[in-house]
Amino acid sequence: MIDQLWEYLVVAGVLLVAIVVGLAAFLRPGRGGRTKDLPKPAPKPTPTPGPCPDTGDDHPTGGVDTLPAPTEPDVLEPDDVLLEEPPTPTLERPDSARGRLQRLRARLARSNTALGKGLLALLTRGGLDEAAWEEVEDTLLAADLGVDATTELVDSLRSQVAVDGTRDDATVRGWLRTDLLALVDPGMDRAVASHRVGDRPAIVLVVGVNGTGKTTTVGKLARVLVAEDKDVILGAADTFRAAAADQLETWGARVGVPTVRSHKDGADPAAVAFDAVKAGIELEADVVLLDTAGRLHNKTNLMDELGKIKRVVEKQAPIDEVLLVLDATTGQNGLRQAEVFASVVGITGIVLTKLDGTAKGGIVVAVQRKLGVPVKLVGLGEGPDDLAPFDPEAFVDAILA
Ligand SMILES: Nc1nc2c(ncn2[C@@H]2O[C@H](COP(=O)(O)OP(=O)(O)O)[C@@H](O)[C@H]2O)c(=O)[nH]1
Ligand SMILES: [Mg+2]
Repeated sequence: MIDQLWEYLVVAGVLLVAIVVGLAAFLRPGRGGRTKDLPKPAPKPTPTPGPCPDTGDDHPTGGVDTLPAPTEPDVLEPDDVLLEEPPTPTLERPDSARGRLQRLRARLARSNTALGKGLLALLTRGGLDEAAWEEVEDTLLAADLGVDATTELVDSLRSQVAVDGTRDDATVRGWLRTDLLALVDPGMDRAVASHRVGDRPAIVLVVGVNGTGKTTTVGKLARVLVAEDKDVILGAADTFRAAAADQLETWGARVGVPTVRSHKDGADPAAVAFDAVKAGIELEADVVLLDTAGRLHNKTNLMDELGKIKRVVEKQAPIDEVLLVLDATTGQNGLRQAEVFASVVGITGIVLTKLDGTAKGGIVVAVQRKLGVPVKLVGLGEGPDDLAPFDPEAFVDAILA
């Protein structure tokens, strides 16, 4: 009896131990798997290790964050720096400017054909009622053509529709082409001053609000001029940040154009502009391109800074060209900024940048009318050769493509 009882007890005990061990073994892999991961995520991304064990959500994030993140940048950074250093010795051969707008037409067309297509669709629809004409107007206004030009264009189209009942695509396209071209005004002189004047270089001052693309434009323009075998000097009169001068210098170095700059943050921009013009005269350059800062909070500030640059530069040579850089995507807001600049310095030409990213090509017409000066260059991308002389016919054809 007693023996049997002992046997039962031993068996029960063994079973109990087996169950406990089994349960423990069953539970551990789950928790153990997580806890093994925990020490890794814990040091970096989770400053509070407390809540981790019970929230499954923490693990994927912690794991992903911790795995390659800390090591990868360490490996990549020095490489990035090394990669950036060598490109200077080999000079790039920039694209010639001739026919660039034709070549970049697809960029312009991509964003602006909606305008052309919309107009053509409306005008060839037949039975043009008041509502349809309103739609034509809205389409033009949405493209930033401006109220005056829109009214003119609609009036002209209405009278042509009234006189000649045709609605066929080719005829309407022809009317639109003629009218749009007239609005863009092919008669304006769009040449950028880039020839020596007597015994001195041409002086070009580039102005505009921060971020519109001034430095990029100066860099691209330098390339256009180098492609025309011009000797160019750049002046980094944006002295607010050393990085701005670095940016310009990099553009110049790629095509072998020297940059006059200061290495001191906040140096006098007029002094840098003066030195650049002086270098241009001494080195018998064809053109001096002066990049300026855009952090101009108000009109007085603007007058002080640009006025001083102008005065100081003109002690040596008159400024032949003042290019206002305008971001085409900023619409009416950009136009107001343009007016302020025009009231402070005499603008002689407009550079319309970022036309690749907007369907608001009508701004070309609006800004020319507002300021009475021609759009001379257009920016159609961030690439080094994505700046083109503005060609009214190619522009209108791209819209109606
Ligand atoms: N898509 C596009 N981007 C442009 C164009 N022109 C300039 N940018 C970009 O606009 C940004 C500001 O340019 P930046 O020259 O530094 O402006 P800044 O402050 O007036 O000197 C940069 O990222 C340029 O690459 C253009 O024509 N098209
Ligand atoms: Mg700049």
